[in-house]
Amino acid sequence: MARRLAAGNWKMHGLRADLAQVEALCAAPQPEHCDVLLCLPATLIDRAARLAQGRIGLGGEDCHANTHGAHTGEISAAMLKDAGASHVILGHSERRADHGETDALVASKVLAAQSAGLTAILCVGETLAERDAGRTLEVVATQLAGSLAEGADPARLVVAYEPVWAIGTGRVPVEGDILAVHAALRADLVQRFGAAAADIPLLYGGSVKPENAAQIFALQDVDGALVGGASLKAADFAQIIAAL
Ligand code: G2H
Repeated sequence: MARRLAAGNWKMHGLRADLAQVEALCAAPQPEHCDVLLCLPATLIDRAARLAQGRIGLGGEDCHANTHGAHTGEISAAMLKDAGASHVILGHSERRADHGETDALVASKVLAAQSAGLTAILCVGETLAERDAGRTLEVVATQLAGSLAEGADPARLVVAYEPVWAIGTGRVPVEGDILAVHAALRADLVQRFGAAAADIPLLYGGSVKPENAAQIFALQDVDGALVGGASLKAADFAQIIAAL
């Protein structure tokens, strides 16, 4: 059974002063029932890691598919690891939309991250138009398959289901829809990785808040959450962690 995981995603938020939120999260008694992770802008990871001293995990929000080279402005998986990250978010819908990231590129990034010793948090999710067309299961299955190349390591993999239309909107799918997608993802992962798939955490992401977290976490095959806005304040994120 997958270990439960509460992962925050600060996106493009956070200056050094905001590390007070990391300190506050680390100062609280750490839960035994789940792992806690904050995926931060790369500029904050090293400082956050020094503050956290292993009390919570830290992650990046993207990495390059190559190990090094002439890629101005990019950050490699090894750089994230060196700064203190254990995880990296890959294939987030904001990267797919803003930077045209394809499944093939995301698959290369997953391999790069895992080779550097990071756990990849692979994001999949349908747009509103795809959902309205009844294509949700087909879309996430295609993204999952296309984003996991030959050689992808199930031991360094987390999958996050994030419906694009639920991100930052306050809208959340009905419970049956989350259940159906997570069950389908688990089945696809079992087909791909066999018994090892049981240990891959499946996260739900998209407008998770202290008010709805317990309801979402009660669903089968929901092993945790990828939390955006509500992870920016330690007090809010701590409530979500407690509900897990
Ligand atoms: C979805 C989520 C974090 P939010 O992107 O990955 O953001 O919780 O703000 O909807």
